[in-house]
Order: sequence, then structure tokens, then C-alpha cells
Amino acid sequence: MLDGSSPTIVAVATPPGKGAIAIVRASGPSVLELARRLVQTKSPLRRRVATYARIVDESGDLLDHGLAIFFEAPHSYTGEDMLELQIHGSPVVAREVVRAMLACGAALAEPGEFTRRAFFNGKMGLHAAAAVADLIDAQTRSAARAALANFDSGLAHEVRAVRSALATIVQELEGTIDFPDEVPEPDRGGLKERLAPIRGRLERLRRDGELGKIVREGLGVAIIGPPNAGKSSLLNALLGMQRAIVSEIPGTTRDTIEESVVVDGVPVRLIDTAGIRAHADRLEAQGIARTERALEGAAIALVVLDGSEPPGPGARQLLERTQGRPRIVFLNKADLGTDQAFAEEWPDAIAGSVRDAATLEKLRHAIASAGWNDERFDATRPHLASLYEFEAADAALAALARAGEALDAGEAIDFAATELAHAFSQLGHVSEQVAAEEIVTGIFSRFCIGK
Ligand SMILES: Nc1nc2c(ncn2[C@@H]2O[C@H](COP(=O)(O)OP(=O)(O)OP(=O)(O)O)[C@@H](O)[C@H]2O)c(=O)[nH]1
Ligand SMILES: [Mg+2]
Repeated sequence: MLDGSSPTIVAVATPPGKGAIAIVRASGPSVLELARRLVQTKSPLRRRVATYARIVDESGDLLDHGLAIFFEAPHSYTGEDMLELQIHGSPVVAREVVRAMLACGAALAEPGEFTRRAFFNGKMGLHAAAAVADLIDAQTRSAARAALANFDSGLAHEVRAVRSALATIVQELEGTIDFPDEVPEPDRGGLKERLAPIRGRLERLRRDGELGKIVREGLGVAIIGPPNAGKSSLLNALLGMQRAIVSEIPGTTRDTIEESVVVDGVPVRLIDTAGIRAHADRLEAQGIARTERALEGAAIALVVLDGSEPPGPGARQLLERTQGRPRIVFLNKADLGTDQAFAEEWPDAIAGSVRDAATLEKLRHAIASAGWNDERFDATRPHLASLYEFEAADAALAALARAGEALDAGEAIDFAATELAHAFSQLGHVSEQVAAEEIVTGIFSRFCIGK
């Protein structure tokens, strides 16, 4: 917890470089003292009122004219006294103002320190703090909306409701464990029925979290296949521009090429890769190693094969390797003919050509539905967003599953009770701010200085 002895921090809150204005802000116990020395106004500063000011350095020399706003604790972003100076957007002037504040005893803020103080002073939860970072990082409007949905305490409310349902069951079970003669053991079938909706709500939260992640980061689609199959041609066709070099020489693409595009409303990161083949030279082999990494990291494998020829061993190997994970198989070059045995062997594959608009439409649809599963993400609903929240939800779901198994196997009721209590405590990480120090540090390390 921060107390009155924590230093007053200062930072430029606007991005580096020239602009119309720059904002320097300070937070902490000696903000008024800083204002007294560095901010000259005709009438005294009033809370939350922008006041025209001469801003001077520690020796009284003029640095700039600007606006000063004082926020009195606890009614500020950090919950401490804060001073915001809006000055002309010159990096030199902004630097000088910060330097003058340091000369008056303030300390330079660490990245994310303002928001960290807001968190420790109870101004916002960890979930909302991470949403601030997500909003700043947002690349698209939908990502920004999804971040905004996490500003309020809606997620905590939902998780608390799930926890309270769990707590009721755990208390009942503890009753029968502690007083077996007085409290009869509940009917196991009935118990499982009561656990089902709890599980359903958690799974829904998990799924929403996954969709939110796609909105923020884009759905990773790795375009993989043997050399010359038409991977780069496909990337270009989906982007609508000649981004990657296409040639009839196998092994043209050496490095992975990543581009973002919206496919049927789904933000997608398309990754074109070097064709995979066994006998590659040293340079090509390095490219293939990158292909492997791209494939590992992607949510969906888009396997491109030359469908006009019978599949070679490389194609078969790729199909085997990607079996069991989300993937789309595309048999390209149908304008040169389609190998019938091949097409029959892979009836789910999309056969066609990157040069054909209808084929591209089918591929777009396949990519979008692989990402959304035909669900629509309601970006206004609060959802799991940070890794620690996903981990907590997964741990709770796993504990619920184990509780169900213990009940089915006819084991003593204690086993189920222990698992349910574990699920309850895990969910506390999401709703009750019982996050470990490293989680807190991890979240604030994402911030820039001045936020
Ligand atoms: N006839 C026909 N040719 C195609 C089609 N798609 C791609 N090609 C041609 O196939 C050749 C290889 O295309 P690329 O897109 O460079 O293939 P790639 O899979 O990226 O190849 P590497 O980068 O070498 O792994 C080029 O000459 C393309 O013009 C198609 O649908 N029909
Ligand atoms: Mg290529």
C-alpha cells in the first residue's frame, strides 16, 4: 500500500515528439508544493478547474504559458493529489518542466506507476487496470470497445455470482462432513445437476474471453504447404494487394510475412510462410524453421496444396501433422485440373483456385467461421482478458470436472467438497483482487511512462 511517505511522481503523459500540446502530470503528497513553486496564476488554483498559468522553473525563470489543473485526493485518477499541466507541445519544454519538478524534489514515474497507484489506492481493480493497457494498445475500434467493456466491475459481479453458488454447495457438503448423523448426504445426481449451470456460466466466460482475445490480437492463420502450392498468391488475394513475391520458382518465400486483415468481420493475422520440403538448402532450412514456429503459434492452419497433381509425400505429411487441430485444407490450381483421387480422399477440402473469386469467398467464410464458430462476440460484455484470469477460470473448470468425476465414482463426499472449495478460491483471483505480486507487476509492466 502506498502511504503519505511515497514520493511525488512526475512524467510527461503525452507521446514523445512535437504536438499541439503536451501534458505533464504529477501525483503524490507534495503536488501543491510543486504548484506553489512552479505554477504562477492570478487567482489560486481551484479543484478540477483549468487555470491559465505562467509555468516557471525552480529559479523562477519562465518555461511556458499553459493550463494547470489540480485534483484533490481522493478525487483523482491515482487517488492522490494530482497536478496536470497542459503546455505547448514541445519536447524541450516538456522535458524542462519535468526537470524543474525533479529539482523541487519529485521523482520520475516508472512505466504504469500512475495506474499502479490508482490500483493500490482502490480507485480501480486489476481487471480494469489491464483494460486501460488494452485500450491504449487497441489497433481497431472493436478492440477498443472490448477494452472499454472491461472498465467496470461487470466481470467481478458475474464471477461473484458463480462463487456464491459454489459457496452454498460447499457449505452444505461441509455440513454433512462435520455432522454426518444430523445432516444427510445430498443426492449425488441432484448435486451434479446443480453444478451444471455453474460450469456452463464459467465456460461461457471462458469462450467470451477467447473471442475477446481474437478481437484484440487477431486470429492467427498460418498459410502453410509445400513450395509452389500458391501460398503467397493466396496471401496476396486475401489482402487484395501484391504483398508477397510470387514466382514459379519453388522456394520463393524465405521468411514469414505477417499482415492483418478483416475477414468477414473477424480480425485476422495472415502469416505466409516458406514452403516446407525435405531437401532444402541452409537458407531455406532457416525459413522452414520459421514456418514451424508460425504454425505452432497460429490458431488455425491453412494448408495449401497443389490440387492439380496427386499429393506428394510432403503434402501427406503436412495433412497428417495438422490433423486434430483447427485447420482448413485448400486444394489450389483447379484451373489446371483437380486430381480426383486427391479430392475424394479429402472431401472437406476446399478445391478451387486463388484466381477465382468464388473460391476466395469460400476460404474467407471458412476462416471466419473457424474463428468465431458462428458465434458473435458481444464486445460490450465484460470478459476474461488477462492470462491470470484465464488460468483461474481453467483451474476452476478443471476442479469442477474432478468434483464431477469423484461424485460419479462414488468416492467419499469430501473429495468433491475439496475440489469445489478449490474452484471457489481460484475464482477469487478474478473477482476479489487476491492477485499475487508477480501478476500485479506483469500487468503494470505493459504500460508506458506517464500512464
Ligand atoms: N494456374 C495456376 N497457377 C497458380 C495458382 N496459384 C498460384 N499459381 C502459380 O504458382 C506459382 C507459385 O505460386 P506462389 O504463390 O509463389 O507459391 P508459394 O506456395 O508461395 O511458393 P513458395 O513461396 O515457393 O513456397 C506461381 O507461378 C503462381 O502464379 C492457381 O490457382 N492456378
Ligand atoms: Mg511463397
